[in-house]
Amino acid sequence: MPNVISVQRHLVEMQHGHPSATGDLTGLLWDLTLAFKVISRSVNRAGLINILGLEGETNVTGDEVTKLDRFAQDVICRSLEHDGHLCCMASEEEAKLIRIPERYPKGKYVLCYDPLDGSSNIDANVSVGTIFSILKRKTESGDGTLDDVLQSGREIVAAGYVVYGSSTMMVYSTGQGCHGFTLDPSVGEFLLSHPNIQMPRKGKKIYSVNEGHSRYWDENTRRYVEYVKSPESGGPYQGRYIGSMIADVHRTLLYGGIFMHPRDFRRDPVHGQGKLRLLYEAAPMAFLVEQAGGIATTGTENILDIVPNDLHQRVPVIMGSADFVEEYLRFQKGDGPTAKI
Ligand code: AHM
Ligand code: MG
Repeated sequence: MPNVISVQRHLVEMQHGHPSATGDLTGLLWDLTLAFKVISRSVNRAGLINILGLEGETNVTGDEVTKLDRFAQDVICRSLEHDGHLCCMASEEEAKLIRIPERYPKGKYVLCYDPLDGSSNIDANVSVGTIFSILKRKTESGDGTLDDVLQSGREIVAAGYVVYGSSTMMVYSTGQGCHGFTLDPSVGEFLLSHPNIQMPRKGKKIYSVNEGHSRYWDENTRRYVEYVKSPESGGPYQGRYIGSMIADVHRTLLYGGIFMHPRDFRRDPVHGQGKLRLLYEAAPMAFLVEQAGGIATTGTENILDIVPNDLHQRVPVIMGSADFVEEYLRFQKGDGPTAKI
């Protein structure tokens, strides 16, 4: 029987890899795992909401039922705001920076998160998840500011996601590889199930993109997708698109392949624009993908190099097995192989 390692023990071991660490980051990650367990419990009960009462309304006992994404937002905020590790937070659910209330101490880290990504899928029982990243503040002390949050993905000190699927899994990295844990609900612990996840350089031939948008992509992206469907690519590749980034990227991390949410010219007729948010979705996932040996790009620059200019900035996302993403980039430069279409 393999060793049973809880996420708590793993976090402490990772901390030992940084002799100057104070334990702050470990404490912050540990508090986050508690929030994830609370959200997981509620997501698992989502199907019962129609029996017990409708979301956003009152249930049969007269209690108010909060929408799940709002609930996840509140759980994370309430679990972290008081622990003294953070100077501020930023969430996909909040238009502005989230300040730490006056009465609590301010810490040296910033938390960026998407509390429940893919929540529009929840009624169909499709996997949804939480994505997060942690940055070190730039200002010295006091309340955190926008300058503390608007940092490139290269400054991330830890990132991860939790997928609330057939089981609940958390994948995280503090820059020492990418590690996966499965929640055992009977003991209430995340247990190490996927140590040191490495994405195959040449993964399974899987492409993952919403082809319904294809007529609004740039020509080179269209050519690439035609190519992966053709025998010239050694394929055709298998198409797999869940429409929940967490689930699509999780599969890509485990099996390899390429996940894309490319520039769309409906969003900006001149330059095109991505859908996914840099701070809450693209950069944390890019950090994990690189830790697992893959590449994450917009098609023109590495996602981790982008310095955000806005809390809710959106970027095109192409990430996955290094060989596949490099091939996509060759198409973007106009020198990819030509498929007979
Ligand atoms: P959300 O933050 O509103 O949930 O949107 C993000 C989701 C991602 O999980 C997923 O990859 C993407 O939107 C799907 O977009 P599309 O409907 O364009 O395929
Ligand atoms: Mg989202």
